[in-house]
Amino acid sequence: MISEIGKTGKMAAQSLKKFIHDQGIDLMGIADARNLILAYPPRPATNLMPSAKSVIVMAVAHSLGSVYSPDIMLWTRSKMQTSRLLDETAEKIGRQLEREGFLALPISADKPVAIFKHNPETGKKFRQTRALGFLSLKHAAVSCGMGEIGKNNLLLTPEFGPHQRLCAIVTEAVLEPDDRQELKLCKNCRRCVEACPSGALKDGGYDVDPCFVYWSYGFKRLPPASFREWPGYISMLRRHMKRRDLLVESGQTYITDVDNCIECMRACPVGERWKKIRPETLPPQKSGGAERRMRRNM
Ligand code: B12
Repeated sequence: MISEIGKTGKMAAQSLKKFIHDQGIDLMGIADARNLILAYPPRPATNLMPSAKSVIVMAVAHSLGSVYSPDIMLWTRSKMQTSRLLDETAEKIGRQLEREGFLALPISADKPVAIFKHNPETGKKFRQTRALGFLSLKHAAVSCGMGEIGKNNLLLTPEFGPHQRLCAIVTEAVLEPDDRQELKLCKNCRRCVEACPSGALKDGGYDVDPCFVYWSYGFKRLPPASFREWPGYISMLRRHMKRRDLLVESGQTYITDVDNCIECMRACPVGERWKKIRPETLPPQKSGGAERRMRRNM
């Protein structure tokens, strides 16, 4: 299967790519583990494996039908299947690499993530808990020329725009890395900024806290930072509680990992492969907790 790995990095990379495509993976690339683009806070692959030489990045396209479906729960279920295919393939590749004598560490398309209640630099409590992947998959994908990060803060590829899920394998096998690319796919159309219900996406960049709160609970307000903000926050909670059942919702979330928002992804027009099948209009999508009709004041 990957038995070329004992030979030159180039031959090994070619046979590995063929194997990965045969598993149903849409895109893949290889980055030099010691030369990854790092995000903030930095998460070098060599912290996960000091002997790491390569990072193999894989992407599976989402079903566009689920992206445009009337209820985000349908997308969530489909997303889980893309994660499953990615994770299963990463396990297969990892095991094969280890059989051939190279340490390999699959980085899942899904959780777990490291959870930060306090800023590790200052020790101060964050207003909103933050989550961080063990490796930034978007930055690993940019490092091997698969795409670029758009205004929506997502990886855009020429083929699928933002509509793909990512996963990686860190390994000590030496594989020929792919070149980085200047793609200029994002044309700054601002559709993502206009579509973002939480105000996390702005012209100046991306604010993780409102995105996290909306994505997880469907709330448009952050936890109060001062006494003055409590009354508004409590009345927002009461409005949610009137029509939602958080216990039933969390039960469902454990089973299907329900998301509350993909608006920045849905609004993005990038992606050559979708041109023929992309619907012309963007019908509203009901999110897990917050019904569209009532969202404005949520
Ligand atoms: C944690 C996480 C989230 C969190 C936090 C997002 C974030 N940007 O940090 C939340 C829940 C909000 C989230 C939301 C979404 N996510 Co998400 N997420 C992840 C995950 C697991 C890790 C992200 C990460 O570590 N990024 C690295 C950081 C450094 O990159 P960054 O985004 O540029 O930087 C932010 C942080 O550094 C943070 N920050 C700033 N200071 C500090 C300090 C500390 C201490 C911490 C912890 C963080 C922090 O703010 C920065 C922006 O200002 C990845 C999978 C992975 N392992 O990479 C998926 C991933 C990025 N998510 C993905 C998706 C699709 C989404 C959503 C569309 C939701 C959804 N329904 O799926 C939205 C999109 C939000 C957006 N426009 O960016 C996909 C993106 C695919 C693509 N095409 O690019 C990924 C790659 C998952 C995957 N397997 O494919 N996500």
